[in-house]
This record gives sequence, structure tokens and C-alpha cells, in this order.
Amino acid sequence: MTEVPELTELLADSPSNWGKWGADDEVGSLNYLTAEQVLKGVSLIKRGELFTLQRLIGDPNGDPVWPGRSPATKEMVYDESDWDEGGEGPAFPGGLHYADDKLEAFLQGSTQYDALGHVWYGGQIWNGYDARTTIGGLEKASVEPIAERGVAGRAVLLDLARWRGVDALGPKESFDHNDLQECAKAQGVELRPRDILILRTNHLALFFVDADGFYADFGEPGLTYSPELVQWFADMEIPNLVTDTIANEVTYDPESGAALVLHNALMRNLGVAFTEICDLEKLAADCAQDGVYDFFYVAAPLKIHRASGSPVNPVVIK
Ligand code: UVW
Repeated sequence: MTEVPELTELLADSPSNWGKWGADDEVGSLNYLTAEQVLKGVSLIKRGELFTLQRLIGDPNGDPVWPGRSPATKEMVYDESDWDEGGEGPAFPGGLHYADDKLEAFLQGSTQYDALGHVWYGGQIWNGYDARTTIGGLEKASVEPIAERGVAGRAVLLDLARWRGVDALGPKESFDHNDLQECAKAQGVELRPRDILILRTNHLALFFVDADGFYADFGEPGLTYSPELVQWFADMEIPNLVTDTIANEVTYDPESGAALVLHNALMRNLGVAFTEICDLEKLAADCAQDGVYDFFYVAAPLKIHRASGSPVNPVVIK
């Protein structure tokens, strides 16, 4: 069996944006989304139609999550039964009743933004911060600064499933930056520097027809690592990678066997924000219909203190 290289070795010469936006930066390539980029995105609004990209939390059909994480659970704390005879609902003057509920959830367990400090190797997270700053909650590069600034700009949907002529990409099916460019060409959309990239595989559809099969030999379709792909992301100044898979990449790099190489090459080293587990179906159907694959995208993860990620409901406006 060939030995899996350490990421320190595999990514030794990989491009890095550490220091590019100062020694105290915590939002990385989102810095590319300047006011000018936001306005370029806004200029694409033609119909005023909204598409929300979040999957339902607590979907009665189940929530697909990374193996080892559990789906969110929601519990009613108060409902009308608490004011039935013998119920313990608080009494308010005037007869007020109300519904209250609470959520227990992995912050990476639904449609989410990853904090730049979510993954690392070699004892350092984004921008060179010491990985020990993650202990007890991310002191650096948590999701807070991303939530504080918000995300908006021109985005392009690349519908890889439709481009490949399938309903959904299969397990471990990979594509690279050349495929992204070919797909864009076939869709008649121009990929421009600083675009937010939205990639559709529709792979999670498998979870909803056969969850056991989905997890049996867990491996998602997605981008796979190559030095050229990472350089392309760096040259294109991609701020944000958004997909409808759980981890935005093929889990184990087919070449080296290392896990989540792109999380590290793109997120840890270049500061690319990752948005995962999106529902792109309505948006993709609309794009196929009107042939317009570029639009305004806006998202605001929640401000959660020192968190490694946050649920989000990104919105596309066409
Ligand atoms: C892991 O970190 C395992 O995955 P994700 O980025 O998909 O939450």
C-alpha cells in the first residue's frame, strides 16, 4: 500500500494568500468582494426573482450530514398543550399563550458557511494563526468576522450534472477547473475573476431515495486537488465556493489518498470561503429555462461567537 503523504508535504509549494490582507485578516478571499463587485452583482438583477439556497433544517425526509455528525433536532418547549388542564405554561395577564422551541445542531450540519479556521494542518490555520487558538472556540478566523461583513457579489452557477447529461453525479465522480470552464462555455456564461462559484451535482438526491446506500461507501462527487486547479482559483481570485454537496470536494484525493485536500489548499491557504449542502434545484431549473447563469448572490451567516461555521440561507436574485 502506498503511503499517504502529509498535507505539509503535499501542499508545500501550494499558493498562499497569508498576509495578503494584513496579519490580522480573518475573512481571506472574501476581501475580493469589494463594493465594485457587489455593484456588478446588483447590475445583474433583471426580473427581481428570488431563489433561496438553504435546505430545510429538520426535514421530515431526513438531513444529509457528514458521517459522524448528527442531524439537527428541534424540540418544542411551549405549545398549546402547556396551557391544557394541568399544563405548566406560564400564566400572563390577559391570557397570553405562545410557542417556543429550541434547536440542537452541528453548525456544519446544514446549509452552512465554514469559518476559515474550520480545517488545518501543520499546527496553523488561515493566515498563519496558531491552531491552538481553536481550543475552546475559534479565537481567530471563526465565522464571526464573515458574518460581520456579509457576502455579496456576482455569482455563476455551473450545472455539472446537466452538462454531463445526468440527473445527478455519482459517488466520487470528479471534475476540475478545466471542466468548470468547459461547462461555463457550454452554458454560454463567462467566468470572470472574483466570481462566486456555485457548483451543482445534485448528488444529495441519492440520500433522499436511499440514505443507507448514500452512506454505505461514503464519497461525494466534486472537485479534486491538482496544483493547476489551486493556481486557477488563486489567479481567478475566487472568493467563495458554493456547492450542493456536504464537503465541496471528493473526500479522499484519488491521487494521494489524503482527505479534504481542497479544504486545506483553498480554504486554509487561499482563504476561499466554503458554503456547503445547498439546495440548487429551483435555481438550476430556472437557469436551464432562461439560459441565464450569472446573477446577484447574497448571504449572511449567523453571528455565532467563536464558531467554526454557521447555518445560512443564501439568496440569489435574478
Ligand atoms: C468537514 O470538515 C469534515 O466537512 P465540512 O467542511 O463539509 O463541514
